[in-house]
Amino acid sequence: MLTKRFDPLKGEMLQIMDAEGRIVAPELKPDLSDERVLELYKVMLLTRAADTKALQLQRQGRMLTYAPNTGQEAAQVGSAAVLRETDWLVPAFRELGAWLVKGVSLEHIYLYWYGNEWGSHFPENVRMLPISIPIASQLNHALGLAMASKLKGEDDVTIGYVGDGGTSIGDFSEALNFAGVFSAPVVFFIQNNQYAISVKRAVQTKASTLAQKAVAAGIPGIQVDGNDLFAVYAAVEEAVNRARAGEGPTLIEAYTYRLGAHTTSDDPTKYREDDEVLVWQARDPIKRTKEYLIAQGLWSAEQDEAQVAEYEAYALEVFRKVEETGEPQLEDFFKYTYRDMPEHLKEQYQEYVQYLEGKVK
Ligand SMILES: Cc1ncc(C[n+]2csc(CCOP(=O)(O)OP(=O)(O)O)c2C)c(N)n1
Repeated sequence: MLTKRFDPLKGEMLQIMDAEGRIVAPELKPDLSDERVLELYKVMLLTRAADTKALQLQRQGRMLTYAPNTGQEAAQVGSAAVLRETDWLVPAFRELGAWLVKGVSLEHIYLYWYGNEWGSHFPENVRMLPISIPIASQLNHALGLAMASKLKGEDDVTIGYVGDGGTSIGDFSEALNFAGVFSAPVVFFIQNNQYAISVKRAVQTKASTLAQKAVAAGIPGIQVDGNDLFAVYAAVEEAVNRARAGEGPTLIEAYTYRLGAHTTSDDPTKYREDDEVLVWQARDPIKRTKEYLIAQGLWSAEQDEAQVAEYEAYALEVFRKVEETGEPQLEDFFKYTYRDMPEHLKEQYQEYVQYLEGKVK
């Protein structure tokens, strides 16, 4: 069992593929066909292309605030790849690769970041909750879904995502504790990208790993190299199997790095050194998966270049369609949540309209 072999209290981290794409622990490599690995790699490429395009569009004033994913693609794609269609994915807001794997269209994702509420309206068969901006609140929603599956006697599993900063919030501890007590079929997945806006991981908590927070809740916890597609997949696969077998929750810390800004509204050069970024660029999950695939004879640099160009063009094409939907309507923000807008929201809406018209301050 991986959670027994890699003890976060001893600083042990699961890695299967190193930064050069070499397999360093072949006995732990998950049983994935070459086609599947290539398919997952392509989702990682699409994630990056969609990210790159979104940033450009935001800088052109065509997209609202955007939270980039660059550097975190293996953690996102590798984790969601384990889920089956009936499992639930409960996001925070920085898991673009995971959403794509779960079957959310890029059009929905861009619609959301364009400010259109319909971007959160997924097809019935796509079991993902809307993006959650209140940090860590979503973990209790994930727990609720997991408990519902359990009470209904179904063996679906829920994965809930959170960032390193989110682990300092009460909801995180509450969700872990409750999940442990009731043996909920849930996987808590931390993307430790080393920063919560400008707050470094080292000052976020005195604990030396985030995975060790599982110990106090009495549940299994493991730290994995979050830029290693195979390590992420293997750890999540074990956790999902455990949950599906009725053996309860797991906490996974994916050790990764946000190569870009927190959102398009901040400037990371104000709080971190370029040297640090360079170190992590060398550990880029896309670079290492590509090197692995090329070494296996499954991919080439030329194919890679062509695929990136195709995805960037595709992302732009999708965005153009989104732009055609026009400016999001203010009323939508108020009317989207309830079938019939309740009185208090009607009042707030009227007040806001008057504010925009300059009638109230
Ligand atoms: C409850 C709450 N407090 C504060 C914020 C403002 N806020 C937005 S993102 C963020 C940092 C989150 O950091 P982390 O959990 O590490 O995730 P990351 O953004 O790095 O993916 C904060 C404090 C918020 N959205 N919700």
